[in-house]
Amino acid sequence: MIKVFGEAIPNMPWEEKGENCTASVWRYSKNPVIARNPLPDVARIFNSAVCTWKNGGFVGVFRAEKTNGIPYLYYGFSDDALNWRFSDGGIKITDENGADVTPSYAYDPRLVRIGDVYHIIWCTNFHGASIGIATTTDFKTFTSRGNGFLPFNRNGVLFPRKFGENYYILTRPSDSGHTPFGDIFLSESNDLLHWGNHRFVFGKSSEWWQSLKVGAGCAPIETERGWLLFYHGVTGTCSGYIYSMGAALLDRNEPWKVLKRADSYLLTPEAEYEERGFVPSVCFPCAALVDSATNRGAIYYGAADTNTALCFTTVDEVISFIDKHDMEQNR
Ligand code: BMA
Repeated sequence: MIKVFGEAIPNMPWEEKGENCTASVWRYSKNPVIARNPLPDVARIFNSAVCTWKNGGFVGVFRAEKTNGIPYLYYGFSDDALNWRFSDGGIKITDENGADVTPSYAYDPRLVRIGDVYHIIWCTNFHGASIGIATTTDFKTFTSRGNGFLPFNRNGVLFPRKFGENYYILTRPSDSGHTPFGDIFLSESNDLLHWGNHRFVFGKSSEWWQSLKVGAGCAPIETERGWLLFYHGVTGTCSGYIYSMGAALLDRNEPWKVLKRADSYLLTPEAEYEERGFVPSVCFPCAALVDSATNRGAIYYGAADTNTALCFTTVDEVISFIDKHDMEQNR
């Protein structure tokens, strides 16, 4: 078994692969885990992130698209990471002096725990779409870390540990609309506010499923083979963009270096709840729970900008998929 540097999560959701399944990632049989109209004034919850919580349960930060059509961040707790007790309203974000700095919209959160501090990274309104970062230890107060990035930028994904004194983040610079381009970059900071030393990680590629743009998905998973990154790749078709999930391995110490990257997707919209919805044909991974004792993985992804869904794999199975489908080897 490949060594995973992370926590044991014996109570995370899990389902064995079906006998007839030949894929390396398999869908939860009870998908979607969060379906339409989950709360009275929330039409859809999708593109959301979960983490372990201090009491042995789970905490999540959710993209809640309200009935006014505007996305806000909600949080929630769960004993099984499947059934959620959602917050009563959106997260209020304050600055270090306690002043309200909650943005007018907030979407696509990622949630990363480093020690006892939970970091929420999302797409915020800073005169256009940019990267918001806030920290909390109690899910009662959420402190903004300012605006470390200029607009336009999306898909901020923090690494779940520091490298020496520095935090590393992946982002995807973009434009003011439904960006028809996009590559993944890495930036570093020692205070979560001042980001620099930007490095290119990887971009779109010649395989058609990821030929328009790519963006980091789940917080990278540290393994002895490198950082396992689940990301989204996008293709443009006559009827719009199609979002699939791919995977790559980044160097453990210098994660801007790509060790391997699969030329084929791991998951593409096929199920009804992925193909049909507010935006059809979207699989958008935002979080993964990995049990370091068994290497089981549960990946949370938004489906069709409407549902939250779950799929399963193991670290060993994904890495052997990457080995087999490595872009460099197959050229
Ligand atoms: C992207 C983001 C995601 C969304 C996707 C498909 O640009 O806005 O939130 O899931 O488009 O609509």
